[in-house]
Amino acid sequence: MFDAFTRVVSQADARGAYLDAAQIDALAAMVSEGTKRLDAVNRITGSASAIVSSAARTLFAEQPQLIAPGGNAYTNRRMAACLRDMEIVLRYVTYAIFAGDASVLDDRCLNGLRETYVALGVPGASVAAGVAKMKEAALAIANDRAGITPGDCSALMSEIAGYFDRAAAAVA
Ligand code: PEB
Repeated sequence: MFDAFTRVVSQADARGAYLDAAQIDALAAMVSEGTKRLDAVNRITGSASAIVSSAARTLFAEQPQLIAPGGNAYTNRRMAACLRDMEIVLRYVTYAIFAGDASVLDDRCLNGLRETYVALGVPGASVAAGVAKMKEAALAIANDRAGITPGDCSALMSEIAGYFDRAAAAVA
């Protein structure tokens, strides 16, 4: 499991090289912009249950076969498992945002997840659709201009979008 700093150290060590100026500049920029990152993590974490429930509601409205008898979210047990899975993915995405690196998401959540869903008979494309809806909800909350010092968060928002896209692609 890497964060943005240990990733750069590991890459430099693999080459037997000192950190170069570009790497140091990139990490210095990450530090100086760090409050944006922490605010985004804080906002998404604080609204996690709203993000999961709104994404699930939209998913089931668009794919009602999931909650019809025989569907993969039919019965309270499967519905609970589905909401829990969405919450797990969202939690690992918040870790990746915090760390500035996807490896925690990859190693501890996405690795083998597609195979797990195949084995369970859970439709991966539907999970991916649910993750995409969490992305929209999370970005709307993280990028809300109300009550903050206005600034350019576009790079951070596309980084955040990338973690959700990565999770969706891993199961689609
Ligand atoms: C992954 N999900 C399920 C299981 C596992 C995971 C291991 C089987 C064990 C169980 O039921 O608890 N667990 C989960 C995860 C990690 C982990 C992400 C990461 C670390 O440890 N059903 C739907 C939707 C979708 C869904 C498309 C979006 O209709 C999910 C939610 N996951 C779903 C369902 C089950 C499940 C299990 C329905 C139960 C399947 C079943 O038992 O029939």
